[in-house]
Amino acid sequence: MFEHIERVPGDAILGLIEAFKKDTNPRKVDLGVGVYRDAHGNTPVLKSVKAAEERLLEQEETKSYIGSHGDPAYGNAILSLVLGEGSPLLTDKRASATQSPGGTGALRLAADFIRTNLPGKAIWMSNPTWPNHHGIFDAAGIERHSYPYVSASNTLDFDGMMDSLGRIPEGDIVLLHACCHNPSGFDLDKQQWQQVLNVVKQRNLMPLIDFAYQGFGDGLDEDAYGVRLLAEQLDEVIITSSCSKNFGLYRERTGCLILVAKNEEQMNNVRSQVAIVARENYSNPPSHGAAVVSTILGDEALRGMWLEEVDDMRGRINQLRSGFVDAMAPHGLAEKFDFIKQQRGMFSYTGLSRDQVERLRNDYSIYMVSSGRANVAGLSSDVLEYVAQAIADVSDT
Ligand code: PLP
Ligand code: TYF
Repeated sequence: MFEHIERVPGDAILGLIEAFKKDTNPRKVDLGVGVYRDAHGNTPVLKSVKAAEERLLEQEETKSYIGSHGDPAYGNAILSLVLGEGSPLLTDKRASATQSPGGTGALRLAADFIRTNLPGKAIWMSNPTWPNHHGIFDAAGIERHSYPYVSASNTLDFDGMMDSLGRIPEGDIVLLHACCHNPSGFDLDKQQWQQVLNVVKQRNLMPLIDFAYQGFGDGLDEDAYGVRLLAEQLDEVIITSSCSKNFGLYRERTGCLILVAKNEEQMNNVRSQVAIVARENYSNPPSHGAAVVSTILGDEALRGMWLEEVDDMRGRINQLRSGFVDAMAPHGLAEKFDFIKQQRGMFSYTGLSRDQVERLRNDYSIYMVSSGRANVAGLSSDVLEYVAQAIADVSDT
């Protein structure tokens, strides 16, 4: 019965990991997959995570099922982290949290929830967006459209975005990146978030905000600006949060689906529907990563340690952004690449073409996604000059 099944290409981003591993050039540089790297190119377990794991090893008493919504201590900790300590939404009991297998799991829960409970609604996502957004919503059977986000000259196309959002059918879902837009690195400022809020209200749209990089842009609270604005000013919002990056818990699959409803009763109604969706997908979420997160956030010392580690990761990324532009200066290209300093998070749309990306890979063993997306965290002071020289070589000017 398997004879007719064709082989399909694997994930283009994850495929870069294999290609990079195989490359024997000692000067190779990995700017591909979006994992944070330290100055030595490693993605170590955070110290706060190690400390929490030691505690858990001592204190954990059961491996019994955790329940479809996961651990309430984790849910509450994430609600405060995302919506803000003392948020009116928490006092009013309008927000529900469901522990999920990563941000991806939260997105799939959201997609299935939309499919069953908001039938016929289509989803609108930025062009470009994280390719898995396409797959997840297609798999759930939701009609998918896009709105412009990046212009041909590699800038944020806010006018194009607003024009498109203004024409979305009433009641449809609009997917927004909370911060550190993947793949472009172009984020909305406060005024732009306000305009998005206005159009969402006007068109009665349902925002689904993907929050995968909290803390990697300007700070934990700063990065939540748009999320909190929309959640506080609207009756209903869907948020997917991930602890993969800011806690370095990638493989532990730790995320959360947050639903904000008009009042406590409606929140409990939608919450009961999310439990069904979770049960039908995987029954109960994995526990370990979430236990680590709630241990850290619930302990003053561990929380302090973690806050410093998040600051360090963000600081290093932003330093590398400036360092990269400085390294382009001797090639007369600092001005051309100055936008890299304005972009936020791990990723930058460099503006390099598919051809240029290919030459960087073939001739210099510098790996990035064919769209020209570079993971800035893959740079280090040791390789800046090499990368700058290579980019100058493949650039037309
Ligand atoms: N959303 C975006 C935009 C991402 O880049 C990622 C990245 O990995 C995710 C969601 C999901 O992350 P994870 O499932 O690893 O928590
Ligand atoms: O965009 C990235 O690089 C990260 C990691 O199927 C990732 O979000 C990439 C592809 C994928 C899962 C995670």
